[in-house]
Amino acid sequence: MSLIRAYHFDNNVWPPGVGPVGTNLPTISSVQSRTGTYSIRGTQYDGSSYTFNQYVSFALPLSFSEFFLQVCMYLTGTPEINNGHFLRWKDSSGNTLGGLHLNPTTRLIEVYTGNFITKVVTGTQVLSVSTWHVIEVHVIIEDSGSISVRVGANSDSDFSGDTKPGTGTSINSFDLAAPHLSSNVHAYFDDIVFNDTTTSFNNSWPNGAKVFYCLPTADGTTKQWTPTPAGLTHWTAIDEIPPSATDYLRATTTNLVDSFEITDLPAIAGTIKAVIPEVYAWKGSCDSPTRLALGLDVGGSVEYSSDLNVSVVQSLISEVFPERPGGGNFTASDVNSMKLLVKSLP
Ligand SMILES: [Ca+2]
Ligand SMILES: [Ca+2]
Repeated sequence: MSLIRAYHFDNNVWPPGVGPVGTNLPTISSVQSRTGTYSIRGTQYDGSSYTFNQYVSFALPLSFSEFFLQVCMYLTGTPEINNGHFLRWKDSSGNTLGGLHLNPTTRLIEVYTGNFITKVVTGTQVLSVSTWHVIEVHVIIEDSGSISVRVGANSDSDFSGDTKPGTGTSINSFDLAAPHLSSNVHAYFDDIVFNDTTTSFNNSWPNGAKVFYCLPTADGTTKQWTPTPAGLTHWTAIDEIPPSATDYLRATTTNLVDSFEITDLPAIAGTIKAVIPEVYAWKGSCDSPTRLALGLDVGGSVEYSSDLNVSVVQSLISEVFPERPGGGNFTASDVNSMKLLVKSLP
């Protein structure tokens, strides 16, 4: 896989495994965004006793002993209170193995191991307010491990040593919170990317990657699914923000394909790290068809995902394509000419 997760928040719902925890909950907000329309708006205030009292939890599909995590953060004001924990990574027992803290006086990132027990290194770059900062961390969890932090793709700190404070040797979740802010000050988070090191694709720093959300804009040439309400133009059944099952497309048998044109990328789009088709889907019964495949058609070259299970509950289904159909890196023009395919499977 390598690219494990890329979060955009631009369909204005919490993705699977992601959600707010605590009182005065963080929300998905359109007040600020680094990419697209939406980001997470974190509020954490009420004094020095509040540390990770309200946060967003991200569950990962597997456990990882080495990872690269990009978090883009925007502060609306100067931090006030000495409780600046904003990122922590946790093992499967919920123990915090390490985290990042924003010092309220210096506004430098301090790196901790354990549940903010041991400060192991302090960064060098001052985080200004009212701007998006790309914060990346590379963690190897071992007795002789390492934690490296970059800000704006520049090295901020490097620690080598014990990054395994207890028995946990891997993480399967991380949390984000607004660092030590007053009630009038917020932090926003967007373009969150988690890479591991298992393949040759996307196995290193996300490097400021932006996560663009491209909606369907027109029907393609193949329209074998059935819209509800009857007669509806197919793409208009699946283009809502947030997703709505008021209108939908239904496959009545297997191997039915619908194809869709999608939004073009912004002109600034550079290297394309991956394309991640995603749909919200459910099955009405356990009778066939009960699975689907998501496909990409680039100039007639077609590739489908693995066969993906569909739940009886409406759920997000997606798969990462690190390369264009037929192989090689995607270009922006590939994406702009691409059609998204959805195929029903037994
Ligand atoms: Ca966004
Ligand atoms: Ca719909």
